[in-house]
Amino acid sequence: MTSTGWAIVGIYTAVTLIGAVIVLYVFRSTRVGFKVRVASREKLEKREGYWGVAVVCFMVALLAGTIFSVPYFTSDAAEPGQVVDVTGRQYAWTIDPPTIKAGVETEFDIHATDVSHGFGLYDPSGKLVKQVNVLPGITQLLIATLDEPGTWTVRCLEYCGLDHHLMETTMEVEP
Ligand SMILES: [Cu+2]
Repeated sequence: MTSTGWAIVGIYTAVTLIGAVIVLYVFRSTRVGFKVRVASREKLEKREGYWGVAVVCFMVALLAGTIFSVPYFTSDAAEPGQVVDVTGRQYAWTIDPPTIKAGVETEFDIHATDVSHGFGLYDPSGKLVKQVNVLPGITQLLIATLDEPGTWTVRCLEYCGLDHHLMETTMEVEP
């Protein structure tokens, strides 16, 4: 299992345990003879302050840990290794050039000439890996690096007319 997988298992386990403790506490509070410990007002106010600091620290740590992985600062996105021009129309895609290199950052400039279309990119095993909507009159940018050589499929993912289901083509990704 990946480290992300283990992290998810850990978080689920922790949340489940916390939930179990809460359920047990609530259950015991319904029994006769259960005593509630009441802290003094000063103590509660002090605790409230600690919780405030803890929450702020948690938020700052979360921000610091994730801010650098957002995709907007990557300098290489500005200069893709190859550019592919894609045009969608009822009911076909034109991809120019139809063959691209694997493992090279690729900028797809996608246009629609008539109505809205959905650009769906499927890897050689048939798994949908990228999807963007394409509106007439604008260029929709998609930056992607296709690592797997083979025949990739492009399908329209937005209903665009009677023959929408035929709107499909392939492109070659070579090593
Ligand atoms: Cu369509």
